[in-house]
Amino acid sequence: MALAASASPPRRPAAPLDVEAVRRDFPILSTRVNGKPLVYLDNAATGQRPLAVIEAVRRSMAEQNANVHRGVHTLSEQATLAYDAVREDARAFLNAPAGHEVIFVRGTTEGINLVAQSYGRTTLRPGDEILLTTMEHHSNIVPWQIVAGQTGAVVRAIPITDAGEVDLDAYRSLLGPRTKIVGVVHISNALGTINPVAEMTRLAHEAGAVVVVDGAQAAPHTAVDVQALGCDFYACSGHKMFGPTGVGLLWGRTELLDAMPPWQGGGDMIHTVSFTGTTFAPLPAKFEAGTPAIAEVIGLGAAIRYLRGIGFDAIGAWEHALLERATALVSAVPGVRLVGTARQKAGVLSFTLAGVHPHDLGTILDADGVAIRAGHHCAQPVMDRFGVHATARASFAFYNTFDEIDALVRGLHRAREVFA
Ligand code: C6P
Repeated sequence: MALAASASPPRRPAAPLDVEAVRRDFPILSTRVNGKPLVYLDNAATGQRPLAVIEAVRRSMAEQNANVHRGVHTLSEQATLAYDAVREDARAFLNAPAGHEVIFVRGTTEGINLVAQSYGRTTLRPGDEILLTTMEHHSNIVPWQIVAGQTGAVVRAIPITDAGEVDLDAYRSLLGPRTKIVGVVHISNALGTINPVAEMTRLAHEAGAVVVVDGAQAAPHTAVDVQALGCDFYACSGHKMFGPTGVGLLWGRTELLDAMPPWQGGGDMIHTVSFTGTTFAPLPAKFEAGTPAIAEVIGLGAAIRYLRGIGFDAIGAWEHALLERATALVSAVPGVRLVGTARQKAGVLSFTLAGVHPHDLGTILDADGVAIRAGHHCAQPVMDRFGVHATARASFAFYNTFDEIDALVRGLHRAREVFA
């Protein structure tokens, strides 16, 4: 997914996905906002839902609603079957060795907090180091700061270059016998950088550290293979994968998960309970206390099957074409500064426009029906690194079109005129 500098806007790839057909799967994409056709370029914040997901959630609620793992009645058995089947979809999606290694969580944030509080809190000692890249989302920083406060461990930042790539030499020199955990975002939500996770994991393992990968932005856009990455934990969010909110996946190695204590107690995660002591259920139930997000998990299963149906080769090729065109056209607008120009990038374009605050830009674009995000993107250390308070961010999905990028660019020119 390397970016090539090009003078004229790149053309469609030779074997594109049938974008118009795909768009018909997403009812919201044919709606209007402020009287204009919606141009949804805020996919890094959340993806839109295809009919397959909407229907799976509807069916779960309208036809199969019952609690899971508890009832002997027919509805409960149906709900349990539908819910449990998603575990295998998720296992295959991540290419995890075993289904019991996939824990259903609320999202990336909860997945990382689980690892910090269960693995980190019980293994970290005073003076141990947690290395995090400077481009981490707050959800892969703050849980570690909290556990560092609880254990006496120290959080250290791995520098990034002016292009927004991990400084691998600096990373190598930070790694050492004190390093116990390395946290790395697979694809940065603020910069679009695709990180060399496999290489970083290899180096971390040589130092004896475990690697926690934030896959929130990677899972919707690229085939994830936790075995090829070699990492120890991988977290992602259903809503960014075109599934429902309130559900996500945490994958971890069996030997680590088995040794970790539960982080929440309650129903469904126990083997036996008495006032003299409790024994816990095996994986994955040990980490899934209480009634889960049943319809949401079922909806996530539909999202995974939908993505598999399109295929990440087609998704990657199309999103790369979108990124190339957007990069060429947006960077040609006078006053634009791109923030994040890594050689390996996904479909995220962060930028500033001279004389126009990103929030004002977002408002002007919104009047044209164009949805982007403006702000620090929950990645304030990235903003500090690049000396900005905020950026405007357009983020693409496989259902976006070249015309939508042209609408974004027209909006940038209009904003320049308004603020001239
Ligand atoms: N980024 C964005 O607009 P949750 O909220 O748990 O689903 O995902 C958190 C998260 C973690 N890591 C990365 C790299 C992310 O991008 C996000 C969510 C959204 O960029 C909302 S801040």
